[in-house]
Amino acid sequence: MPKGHIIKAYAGHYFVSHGDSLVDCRIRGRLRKEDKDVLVGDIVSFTVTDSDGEYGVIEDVLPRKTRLLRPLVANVDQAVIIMACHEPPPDFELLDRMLATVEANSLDITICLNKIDLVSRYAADKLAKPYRDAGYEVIKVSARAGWGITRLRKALSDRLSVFAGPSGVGKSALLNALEPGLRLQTGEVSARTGRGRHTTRHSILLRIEPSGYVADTPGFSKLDLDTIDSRSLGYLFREFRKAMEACKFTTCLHHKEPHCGVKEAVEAGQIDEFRYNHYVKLLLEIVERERRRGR
Ligand SMILES: Nc1nc2c(ncn2[C@@H]2O[C@H](COP(=O)(O)OP(=O)(O)O)[C@@H](O)[C@H]2O)c(=O)[nH]1
Ligand SMILES: [Mg+2]
Ligand SMILES: [Zn+2]
Repeated sequence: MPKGHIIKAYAGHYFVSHGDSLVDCRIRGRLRKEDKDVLVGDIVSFTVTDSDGEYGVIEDVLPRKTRLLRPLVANVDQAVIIMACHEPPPDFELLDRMLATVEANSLDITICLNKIDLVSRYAADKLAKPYRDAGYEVIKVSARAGWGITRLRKALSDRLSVFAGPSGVGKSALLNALEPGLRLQTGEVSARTGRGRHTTRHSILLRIEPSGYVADTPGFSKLDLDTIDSRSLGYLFREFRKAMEACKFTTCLHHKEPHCGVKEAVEAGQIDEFRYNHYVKLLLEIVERERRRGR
């Protein structure tokens, strides 16, 4: 039985990509009765119901690797977090918050530093350094000048990604640079305009040649730390993991505790001080929430 990815869905139609074609599928009644939700991103097996191979029926949904809430997409492999070097100025506190949230979702992460045409090469490298040192892949790009697009394309291949990042950093411009045929709107226009306020809308997966998919809706817009507890926050800062082994107390939160491996690494210049300060800020938010809930 053929298998494929659902790349868009509406009004009971599920469009399954199969080779170079899209098959317009309905869901087998049995699956509907089991109340199994079927999401964009799901890999399904289907049978073709016409001689041209245009229509089909979804017979089964294969087990999911992940299920993301924003956007509601199954089997996302990677978050590409996009920041601009300039206009808007990079917000590293937000970046560190996003990184922690994505780490908590166990996705692969690529950081994409856009608009490098607006700053010197030295300045762009300086912005990237703490994140490279922490173990992240940072790709420097310019959607406008077309720089770095080949590397970004490579980072997207063979997997399903969501773009994340504040408004104005160039998410739509980068998708257009990757696939000019998409002609996504860039600039002031919000992606929300023209959409009913109360209609739930499925995301669409955009095909990025040669073998990638990106959800058309950016993810992780609302960055609450509700599901992260104070004990696990340190693990969501990649470069802390090794340093934590030297903490004297297994309950160390790397804040006020003595003999803390993380703080020692900060003092020794092995962990970026700004990253650490953002960690403390997030930690205090989480501790406050836990206190309010009486834990
Ligand atoms: N100079 C420069 N401007 C860019 C670049 N990428 C995007 N922009 C501009 O930044 C603005 C916001 O881009 P957009 O793609 O709409 O951002 P989004 O909100 O993240 O989707 C637009 O005016 C783009 O033309 C870039 O690489 N260099
Ligand atoms: Mg946009
Ligand atoms: Zn510690």
